[in-house]
Amino acid sequence: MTDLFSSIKVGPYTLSNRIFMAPMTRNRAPDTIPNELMKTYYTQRASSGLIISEGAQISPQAIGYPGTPGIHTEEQIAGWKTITDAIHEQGGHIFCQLWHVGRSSHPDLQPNNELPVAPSAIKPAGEVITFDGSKPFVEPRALSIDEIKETVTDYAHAAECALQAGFDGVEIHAANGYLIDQFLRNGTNQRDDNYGGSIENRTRFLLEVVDAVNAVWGASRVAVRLSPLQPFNDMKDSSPEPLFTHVVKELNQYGLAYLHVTEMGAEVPGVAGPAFDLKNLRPLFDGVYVTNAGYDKQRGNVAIAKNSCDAVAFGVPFIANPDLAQRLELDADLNEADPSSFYGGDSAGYTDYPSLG
Ligand code: 8OZ
Repeated sequence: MTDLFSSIKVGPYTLSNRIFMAPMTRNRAPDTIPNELMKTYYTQRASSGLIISEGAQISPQAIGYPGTPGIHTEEQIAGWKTITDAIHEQGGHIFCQLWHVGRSSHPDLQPNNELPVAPSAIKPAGEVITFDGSKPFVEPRALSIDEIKETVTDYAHAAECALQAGFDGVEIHAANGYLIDQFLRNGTNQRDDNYGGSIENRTRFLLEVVDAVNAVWGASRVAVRLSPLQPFNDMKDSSPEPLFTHVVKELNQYGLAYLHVTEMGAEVPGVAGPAFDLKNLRPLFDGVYVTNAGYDKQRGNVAIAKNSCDAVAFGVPFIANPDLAQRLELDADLNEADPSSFYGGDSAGYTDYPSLG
């Protein structure tokens, strides 16, 4: 019987279980350079089948929060290398999540205090966290076609940096209202050129990024994360089911390492657009399909048994339980996560959650 504790082949790797660590922003890199504290945090979690790193910005422009690490400079590569080496010494595997926040930023965070960029100049509702606390979002600047091409090149550069940093692969962050998702969904993309309008056009930027990253890594070590019903970052689409049906069918043609679809937002039907059953996407993808959000051992095992997914990415449970895979296997009690230390701070609520004896 296949369950969360069964090994799984992902690209060229055989992973020891199907309990993946979801990508989680933790804001512990004040200078954008991965450090000793982050190394401890990730190494403590090396027994997960696969660690997906927190989003790492692909360029100075790609940043949207204080304290998030980058994957575009020599110093950042060196910092990540100490982490990937430590994970590999423990027999673990780690993918780097490639991240550009697009409009979900603020001039305070941007090089030369420039405006954040987006497919269209549409201001998100809500506030953004800057170095001086929360401020209202601003209206972003729409990217020109030349700048879109340059951004694809930035993804390729970051993919090259991730390779040098010793990661096992990369996950392209196309979810949660960041730049690629802003191109996909028509609440944020009102372009009238080849990158907007039809579903095919809105998918173009994602596929160009996938092509550029595949050219560095080979498709079998490249993954994509989607969030079709996620309203976070003021996201919506008038017709998400046909959009994401097309996206998944296109992605299916590459032979990617895996497709990661988070169900975040599905619990508030209709907010990000007409609700649909995300399980409809699963049969459209022939490769490894990873699901996420709100799963526990029982739901994860049922989902794998029913072939609704091949693996589950656990988020919050991994914050509080570095040895989550062992705890789930033993039916041990789980530590409770403290949300007040999720974002920023020091080792408290980051590396001090205990493992079993
Ligand atoms: C929460 C806070 C900051 C960033 C995402 C990268 O949702 C994030 C994120 C989540 O993908």
